[in-house]
Parts: sequence; C-alpha cells; structure tokens
Amino acid sequence: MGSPTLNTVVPSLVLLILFFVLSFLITVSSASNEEADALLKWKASLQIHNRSLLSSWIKDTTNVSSKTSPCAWYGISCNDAGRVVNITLPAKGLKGRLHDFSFSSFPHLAYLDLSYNKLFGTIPPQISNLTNLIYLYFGGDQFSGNIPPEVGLMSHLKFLYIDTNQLDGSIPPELGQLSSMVELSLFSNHLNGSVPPSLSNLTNLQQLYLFNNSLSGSIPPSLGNSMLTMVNLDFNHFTSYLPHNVCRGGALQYFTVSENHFQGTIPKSLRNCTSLFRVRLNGNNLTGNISEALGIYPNLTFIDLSRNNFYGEISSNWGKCPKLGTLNVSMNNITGGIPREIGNSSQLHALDLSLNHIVGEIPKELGKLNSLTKLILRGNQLTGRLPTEIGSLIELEYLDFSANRFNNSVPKSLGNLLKLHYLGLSNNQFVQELPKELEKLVQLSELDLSHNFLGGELLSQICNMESLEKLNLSHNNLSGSIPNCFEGMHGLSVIDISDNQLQGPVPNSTAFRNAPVEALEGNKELCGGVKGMQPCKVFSSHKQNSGAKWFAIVFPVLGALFVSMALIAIFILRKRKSDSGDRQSSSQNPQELFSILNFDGKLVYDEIVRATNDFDAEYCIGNGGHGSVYRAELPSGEVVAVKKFHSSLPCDQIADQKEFSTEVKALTEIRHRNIVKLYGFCSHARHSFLVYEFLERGSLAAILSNDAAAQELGWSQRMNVIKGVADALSYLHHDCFPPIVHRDISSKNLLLDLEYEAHVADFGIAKFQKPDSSNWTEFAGTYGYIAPELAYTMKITEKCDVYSFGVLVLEVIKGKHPRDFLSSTSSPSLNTDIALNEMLDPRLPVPSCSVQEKLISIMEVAFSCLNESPKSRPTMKIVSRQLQISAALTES
Ligand SMILES: *[C@@H]1O[C@H](CO)[C@@H](O)[C@H](O)[C@H]1NC(C)=O
Ligand SMILES: *[C@@H]1O[C@H](CO)[C@@H](O)[C@H](O)[C@H]1NC(C)=O
Ligand SMILES: *[C@@H]1O[C@H](CO)[C@@H](O)[C@H](O)[C@H]1NC(C)=O
Ligand SMILES: *[C@@H]1O[C@H](CO)[C@@H](O)[C@H](O)[C@H]1NC(C)=O
Ligand SMILES: *[C@@H]1O[C@H](CO)[C@@H](O)[C@H](O)[C@H]1NC(C)=O
Ligand SMILES: *[C@@H]1O[C@H](CO)[C@@H](O)[C@H](O)[C@H]1NC(C)=O
Ligand SMILES: *[C@@H]1O[C@H](CO)[C@@H](O)[C@H](O)[C@H]1NC(C)=O
Ligand SMILES: *[C@@H]1O[C@H](CO)[C@@H](O)[C@H](O)[C@H]1NC(C)=O
Ligand SMILES: CC(=O)N[C@H]1CO[C@H](CO)[C@@H](O)[C@@H]1O
Repeated sequence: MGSPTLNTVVPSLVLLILFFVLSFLITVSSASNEEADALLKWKASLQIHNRSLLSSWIKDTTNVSSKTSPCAWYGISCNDAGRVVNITLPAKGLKGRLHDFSFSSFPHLAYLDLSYNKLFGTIPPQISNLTNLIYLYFGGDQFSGNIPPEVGLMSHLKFLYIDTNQLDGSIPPELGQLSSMVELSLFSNHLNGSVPPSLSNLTNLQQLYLFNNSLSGSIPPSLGNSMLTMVNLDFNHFTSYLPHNVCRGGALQYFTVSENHFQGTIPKSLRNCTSLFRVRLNGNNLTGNISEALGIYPNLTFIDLSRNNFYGEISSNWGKCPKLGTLNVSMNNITGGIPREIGNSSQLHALDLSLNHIVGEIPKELGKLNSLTKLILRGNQLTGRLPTEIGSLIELEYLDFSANRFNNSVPKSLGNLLKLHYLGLSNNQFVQELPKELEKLVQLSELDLSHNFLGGELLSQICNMESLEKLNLSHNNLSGSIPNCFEGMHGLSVIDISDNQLQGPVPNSTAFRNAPVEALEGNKELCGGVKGMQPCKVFSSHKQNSGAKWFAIVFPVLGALFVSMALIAIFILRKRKSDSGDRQSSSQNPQELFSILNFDGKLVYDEIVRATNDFDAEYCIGNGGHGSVYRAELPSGEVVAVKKFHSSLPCDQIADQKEFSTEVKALTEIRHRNIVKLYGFCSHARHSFLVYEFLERGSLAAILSNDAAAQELGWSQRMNVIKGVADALSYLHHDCFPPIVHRDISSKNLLLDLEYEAHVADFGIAKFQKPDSSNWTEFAGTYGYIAPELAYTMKITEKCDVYSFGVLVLEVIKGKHPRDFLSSTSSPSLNTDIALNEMLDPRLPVPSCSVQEKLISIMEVAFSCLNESPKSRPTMKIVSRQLQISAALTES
C-alpha cells in the first residue's frame, strides 16, 4: 500500500521534469531579458560617438514572446546557460556614467572591460554586486572620486585596473581582502595617503602599479611574497624605508620606486635577487655602500641609482652583468676609480657616472664597450690623458668628459666618433691644438671646449662640422683670426669665443650677430660689422691664417711687393663681383637664362634637359598643381629631383625678381638634416625649374596611399617623421634669418629617404608669387591643411605652418588625412572627443603600451597646434621641444 504503481509514477515524473525544465528555461530567459533591459537602459544613458557601434543592442520585437537575449550583441558574450559573462568594450568612445548600470543584473559577469572610453563620475559602490567578476578594466577613463571600499567584497577579482583616471582619496584597506588578486593597477590618479598595511595580505599578487599618484608615508614593510614580479611606485611622495621582503620569492623582475623620498638602504633581499630585469631607485634619499648593497644579476638590463646618497666604489661586479644596457649612478657620493672590469659589460649602451668623486684615469678597457651610445663622466676628479681607445666607441652619440682634470691633448681618435651629437670637454686641462680630425664629426650639434688651455689657431676645418648649432670655445688660448667659413654655418645659432687671443674680423653670421657682447669679449683685437665691434682696417681684414704669420716675418723685405699684390687681388675680387652682378641684372630679362646654382648655370640647364629627355613623362615622378617633378641623373652620376613649373615662366608672376634671386640663393645655403637641399633655380624661355636633392622613397602622401608602403612605415618611423618635420620647421621659423614661413606643409611636400628620415621640401618659395597670379591658392597652401584664419585674412604667419603641422601629425598617425575628424570637431582634444584607436592607422599592428603613451602625447601636441586661434598655437620651437621631452619621458 501507499507505494504508487509504475503506471502512475512515470507520467508524474515526466511532468515533474518537464516542469523543472520549463521553469528553468523561463528563469533563464527572464534573467537574460533582465540583462538585456539593463544593458539597453545603460545604452540609453550614453553618448556614443560611433552610431553603428551598438546598433545590435536593440529589443527584439519580431519574437512573439518578446524575450530578448543580449548574447549576440556587440561586445557581449554569454555562458552556455545564456547568462552574460563578458562585456568587452574598450576604446569605443563611450561617454557617460555608470549610475544607470544595474550591476546586480549581472551576477555571472566575469570580465568587464570599459577601459579607454570617456566614462566619468564616481565608481558606484554597487559595483560589488558583480560578485563573480574576475577582470575589471577601467583604465584610461575619466572616473573621479574615491575608490569605493566595497570593491573589497568582490572576492573573485584577480585583475583590477583603474589606472589613468582622476580618482582621489586613499587606497581603501579593504582591497587587502582580495586574496585572489594577481594584478593591481592604480597608477596615474590623484590618490593620497599611505599604502594600507593590509595589502601585504595579497599573497597572490604578482604586479603592483601605484606610480604617478600623490601617495606618501610608508609602504607595508612586509609587502612582497613568493609571486611578486613587478612593483612600480615611481613619482609619489613616499618617505619610508623600502619594503625589505620585496624579492622574498626570488621572482621580482621590475622594481621601480624612482622620484620619491625613500630613505635608508637598499633592502638585503635585492642583493641576491637574480631575477631582476629593470631597477629604478633614482631620485630618492637612499644611502649605503653601493658596492656591498648589490650583487650580480644575469638578466639585469637597466639600473638607475642616480640622485641618492650612495657611497663606496663602483663594483667590478657590474662587469659580470652580461645583459646590462644602462648603468646610471650619477649624483651620489661615489669614490674610488673606474674598475677596468666594466669593459666586460659588452651590452652597455649608456653609462653615467657623473657628479661623484671618482678619481684616477679612464681605464683603456672602456674602449671595449662598443655598444655605448652615451658616456657621461662629467663632474668627477678623473685625471690623465684620454685613452686613444675612446675612439673605438663608434656608436657614441653623447660624450661628456667635462669638469674633470684631464690633461694632455685631445686625442685625434675622437674624430672616429662619427655619430656624436654632443661632445663636452669643458673645464679640464687640455692643451695644444684641437686635432683637425674633429672635422669629421658632421653630426655634432653641440661642442663645448671652454675652460681649457687649448692653443694654436682655429682651423677652417671646424666649419666642416655642418650640423653644429652650439659652439663654446671660451676661456682657452686660441690665437690668430676666426676663419671666414663660419659665414656658411647657417645652423650655428650660439657661439662663445670669449677670453682667447683671437683677432681680426668677426664673421658676419647669425651666431656672431646674435652673440651677446660677453661671448666675444676678452680677445685681442676683434673687429667687423657685428654690433659693438670696431670696423676692420684694411690689413686686419686679411684672413689667411698661415699667411698672416708669414707676412709678419718677411714684411721688411717683401712688404711693398705684398701691398701691391693685395691691391691687385682686391681689384680682381671687385671685378668678379660686378661681373656676377651683371649676370644677375641680365636675369631681369625673362628671355635670358638665369640661374642660381652652385654649378655653372648654362651647363646644368643643358644637362638637365638632356637627362630628362626634354622632360619626357618617363622621368616624371610626381605631379602637383603648379609643377611636375622629374628624376634627373646628371653626367656626374649625381641624381637630382627637378621641379618644372607648368607655366613656362613663373618669372612674370614673381613680384620682385631681384629679391627672389637673393632669397633663393639664401635658401640654397640652408643645411638641415630634415630639409630637402635646394640646389638652385633655373629659368629659361622654355622651362623654369627648381633643382632639389633627390629622395629615394618619395612623398609621404604617396607612401600613405599605398597599403604595402604604409605598413613598412611603422610606429617608430612615423614618430621619427613627425619629430623631423617639427625640427625642420623650428629651424626655418626660429633659426633662419629672416625667418622662413613654409606656407604649404602637407604630406605631398614631405619626402622620405631610404632610412625613412623626413625631409621638408618646397619651402620658402611660395611667398614670391604675386597674390593675383592664377595659382596663388595652390601656392598659399594645400586644401585641407590651411589654417582657418586664412579664410578671412591673407595675413600669413608662421602659425599657419603650425596649424598645417597639426593636420600632418594626425595624418601620419591615422594613415590618411584627418578630414572627417577635423570637420566633426572644432577644437579637438584627446579627452573630450575621440578614442585612441579611432585615430590609429588600422593597417599597422596595435602599438605597445609605451608607444601608445608616446602617440597620445604627440597627439596632444598636435591638437594644441590645431587651435582655432593662431595666438594659442604653440611655436614650432616649443613643439619641437615638447616632442623631445615626451620621447625622453617614456623612453626609460
Ligand atoms: C563603428 O563601430 C563598428 C562596430 O560596430 C566598427 O566596425 C566601425 O569600424 C566603427 N567605426 C569607426 C569610425 O570607428
Ligand atoms: C572576454 O572577451 C574578450 C574579447 O572577446 C576576450 O579577449 C577575453 O578573453 C574574454 N574573457 C573571458 C574571461 O572570457
Ligand atoms: C591579514 O589577514 C589576516 C586574516 O584575515 C588578518 O587577521 C590580518 O589582520 C590581515 N593583516 C592586515 C595587515 O590587514
Ligand atoms: C638570498 O640569500 C639568502 C641567504 O643568503 C637566502 O636565504 C635567500 O633564499 C636568497 N634569496 C634568493 C631570492 O635567492
Ligand atoms: C633570466 O631570463 C631567462 C629568460 O627570460 C629566464 O629563463 C631565466 O630564468 C632568468 N634568470 C633568472 C635568474 O631569473
Ligand atoms: C634624507 O634623509 C636624511 C636622514 O637620513 C634626512 O635628514 C633628510 O632630510 C632627507 N632628505 C630628504 C630630501 O628627504
Ligand atoms: C661622502 O662619503 C664620505 C665617506 O666615503 C663621507 O665622509 C661624506 O660625508 C659623504 N658626503 C656626503 C655629502 O654624503
Ligand atoms: C651682415 O649680413 C647681413 C645679412 O646678410 C647684412 O644685412 C649686413 O649688411 C651684413 N653686414 C656686413 C657688415 O656685411
Ligand atoms: C541586489 C544586491 O546585491 N544589492 C547590493 C548591491 O551593492 C550594494 C552596495 O554594496 C548593496 O548594499 C546591495 O545590497
């Protein structure tokens, strides 16, 4: 009795199962419906830049039951039960708050990525209702307010990234409850207070990023566990001791705590922390004996200990770190000598020991460091002769030996360092003449030889250093006259020759004209046209160095003869000058050939016509509105680019031919690595053309319009192109006299060489066009790059170039003209209107984080250039400096 028969059991069991299945289905679909509603409600609260982005997020009205599942929606994925587990919408330009996001509707959510959008407002405490969340990515948004302590309730969290927002307040101690936490990233916010001791309970933590906040006080002393691999606490205000267990597990690779006020010694656990890869302790108040505190690290590539109070000697152990690339111990209290073993660090490329108390001579073994690009020994007490072996460091770009006690002569072998940009030998005891081999340093932009005992005369070879921008020769014993060739050094902007024995005329170049009186004083008898100088007398204007000496000796005998020879010479010179003046004035007649070339004009004209088969289309490499460009190989083997004007004679459009010819001549004298060399202008009844340096890869516009070529032009090359253009424009605007406004910066006028180095072409010509000539607008700029003010004024200033530069930068990064973007926004800024990925050339791989950081800072500069108001745009000098700073900041 009581027990039911099989007959009755089976149907009821089926019913029961059916009931459960049905009710499960109903729960699931109503749950997923709740998720869909929650997402739609949030969507409605957002401003979405890209209209099509969330077009799949809609209520399904075709279904009779009107149940909507969000599982197929863009950015959403579900588990097998149809519950949302993954919301992935990084860098989609979403703008809005989280207050309309119903967190409690997503109990199964494991992965939430809303990073690099424009979400703002506070992070609601209800976020803790995402009880199963493992990954939370909110980096690069605009959240403000505190980190809600309720985050500590999300016990499954392993990856918490809320970096790069505007969060303030302190780090909630509740985060210490997140025992599964693997990566905690709170960098680049405004967090203050100290790091809660509870964080040392995060026993699974591998990566901790707190840099770039206002954190202070102490670090939990026992922070660090067997897992920790990366710790970055840079740029805060910590005053405590470093955590002593930080390498307890022996896994620590990155340990960077720079720019704080950490005190005490380096934790003992770092001494045998052989896993270390990158260490930055610079800019703190650390002390201790540096040779005892650190060990031998097989994988270490970078260590910066500069600006602390470390003492002791440089350990020979550094030579046993086979991967070490950068060693910086500058500005400490280091004593002793430079160990010869350091020559074994074959990978070392930057060595900075400056501003310590290092003594002795430079060991010749230093010459084995043939990867060195930067060697800075400034401000020590090093003595003796510079070893010749320094000349084998052929990769060196930056060499600073200044403020030591080096003596003897400057070794000739320094002339082998062809890549040098900076050479500082000032404040030593160098004697004798400067070796003429230094003329080979054609990349050198700054040379400081001041405060030594260098003697002899200044040889004209010095002018072969054609990149030189700053030259300091002051406080030496140089005699004789200043070679006239300085007048051709157009890049040189700063010179100091004070306190020597120099005499004779001061060359009439920008650097000398702009030099303050103090930079010329303390010499024997300088004269010449530059301000504050006596005019030169006839004889002292004789500028042959060795001749002057010889003259002094033999004058009593040959004096009279010499004087008459000099008079003849002057006559010949005058005659030549007036001849060339004639030639120039004959150019007033547009029928005549007129040329401003460094070579014989007529000859070159014929050669070019022949080399291009009378401008046959076969040799044409580009067409523009006002001319076509041809490649011409001259009989000498030299390849030049020839730009032929469409109208046979722009001469009649040139407002003032005389001014034009002087100016073109000046332009042919400009030398800058990022400016296409203009050889000259040729005008003839049949053809008029400009002759330029030929650049192998052609224009940036052509490269960007070709997918294969554009892919070859990677991120680092593109950043270099931008930097090159900025340098060139800064040079044209600020270092040329008179300043040159380009007026037509565009991707068509930017040429690349084999190394992808950018060269600005077609500069300085435009302004000689008569405003009423037919192609005036063409010359005054290219549509799409023209500054807005030119719509209502014809006043062209250098700020027009700045605007065009801004457009060009976005074009280089985006891979195409940013036309749509510029038309959609009036004054763009990274924060308000766009997401990074919308600005990147989709043909290139997604850039790494550090490259992204650089690109963002470059774009910020570009946006400032695009300011509507010319006054608010930065100058190119500032732009060029900002680009340098942003490149350097993220470098290390
Ligand atoms: C807009 O979003 C869609 C995805 O829904 C994407 O394919 C498209 O490229 C985006 N448009 C822009 C301009 O980013
Ligand atoms: C979530 O989706 C993103 C993008 O599809 C994917 O990379 C990620 O691995 C997913 N996460 C999980 C936990 O499924
Ligand atoms: C670490 O966790 C343990 C156990 O939950 C707790 O007793 C202790 O107070 C925590 N330590 C800190 C510093 O919060
Ligand atoms: C460092 O050396 C100490 C003893 O000298 C040892 O206890 C510790 O385990 C070592 N740590 C590592 C990471 O090797
Ligand atoms: C050094 O790096 C290599 C390659 O990443 C790794 O296999 C090795 O374990 C590291 N050595 C130490 C001591 O951590
Ligand atoms: C550095 O530490 C010393 C004590 O070790 C202290 O007297 C000094 O004020 C500290 N300097 C800075 C800048 O924090
Ligand atoms: C530098 O170190 C020496 C000991 O080597 C010490 O006597 C001196 O006080 C230190 N100087 C500074 C500024 O810390
Ligand atoms: C120096 O050069 C400038 C610009 O080329 C010129 O204006 C000036 O007359 C020259 N001065 C002398 C004294 O030659
Ligand atoms: C439904 C639910 O779990 N709501 C919780 C969401 O989070 C807040 C703040 O943590 C709690 O107070 C609610 O109970």
